[in-house]
Amino acid sequence: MTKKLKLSLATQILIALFLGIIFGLILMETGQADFAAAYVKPLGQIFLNLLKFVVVPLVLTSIIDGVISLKDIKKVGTIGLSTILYYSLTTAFAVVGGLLSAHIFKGTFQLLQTTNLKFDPGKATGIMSTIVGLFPKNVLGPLVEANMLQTIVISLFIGFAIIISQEKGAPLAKLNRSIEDVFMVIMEMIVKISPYAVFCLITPVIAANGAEVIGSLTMVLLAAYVAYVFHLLVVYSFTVKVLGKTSPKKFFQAVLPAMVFAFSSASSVGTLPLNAACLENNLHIRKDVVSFVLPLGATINMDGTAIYQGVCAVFIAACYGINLTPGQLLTIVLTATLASIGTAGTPGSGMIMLAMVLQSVGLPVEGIALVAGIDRIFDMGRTVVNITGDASCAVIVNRREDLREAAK
Ligand code: DAS
Repeated sequence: MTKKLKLSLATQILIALFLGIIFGLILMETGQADFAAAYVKPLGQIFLNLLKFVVVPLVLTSIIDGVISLKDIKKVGTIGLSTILYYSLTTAFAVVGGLLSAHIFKGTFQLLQTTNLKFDPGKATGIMSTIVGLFPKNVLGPLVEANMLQTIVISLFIGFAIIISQEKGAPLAKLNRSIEDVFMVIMEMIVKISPYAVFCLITPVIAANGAEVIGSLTMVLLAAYVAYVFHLLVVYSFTVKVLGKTSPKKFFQAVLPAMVFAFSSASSVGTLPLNAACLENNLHIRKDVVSFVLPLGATINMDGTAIYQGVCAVFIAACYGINLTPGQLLTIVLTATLASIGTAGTPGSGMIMLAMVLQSVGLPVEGIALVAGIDRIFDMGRTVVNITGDASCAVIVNRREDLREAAK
């Protein structure tokens, strides 16, 4: 009996990308770009619609759940607060790094030959209106309009209210977790069809714009990896040395096995056990610190994903000939930092949240078509940054615990 060839999702996506580029070039050379736009692109639109369908309930429930998980922090006192502070600051810094890197490479991004641009300039707002616009006027409107920042604010209010209301909020917390689990399954279904989506999304782009856009894809990957490496080698070296009093060389040697596994698996959750073992065995980090900081980090700390979202937002805007305003850049920092709370530590989840970041500044979600084909290559690198950020936090929190015990 022939052995069923089971290709990994990554391999399927890369094959779909290759076939889509070849098919797109054939259609372009034979003057059939309109066929791609009329019959292939709509199939890719189905995938983008599904992304939009799943992103709001996923963000709403996962951020509520993320906030509820903070209630344990009150029990673990300073560990929790310093962990949350470190995660938030390094993620915000990561987005800024991604935005800066993308602006350096911006000149190399190929302008798309597209006229049917549905860009809503109304969303291009100033910083003050961005801040005021964070707060919802009613509970369903932001969810229906997919206003992501207001959806996040609603999640934060509900999450903290559940903690404060204690037993009264318990049924809602349980219901929220169940809804989140269901939408996580739906997200996994959507990620499973991504090879087909990649083919249908990249074909019309190549058919309309030619092979030049492949050059842009190489440059945007480079922009992301430059920002990944900078964040790893500069930011984490600084924090583990200054705050964790640990030699960066010793730190990276200790967590290297976990970094390699994260690169190949593109899954923070999948890397959790190995990351924990590296920290406990190679750096002798306390078990209670590791067992709190890492799972929380794999859920709400995604510096690599934040970098990717900053880079791709600038890339997609540039491809459509849009210059982002300071208010929009601030919105991207806010949204990508908060999006990391809602991003699952599984392959491809960062791309789903990219839809949210794009929507928050009125950029066309269709722009995801440009980067969907190479998402796995982005994902491998961003997951390495994600888990290394979690590990660096464990080193720093462990040092704080040492100091606290020494002070007793
Ligand atoms: N692959 C995800 C992770 O495991 C990150 C992402 O998709 O952005 O961290």
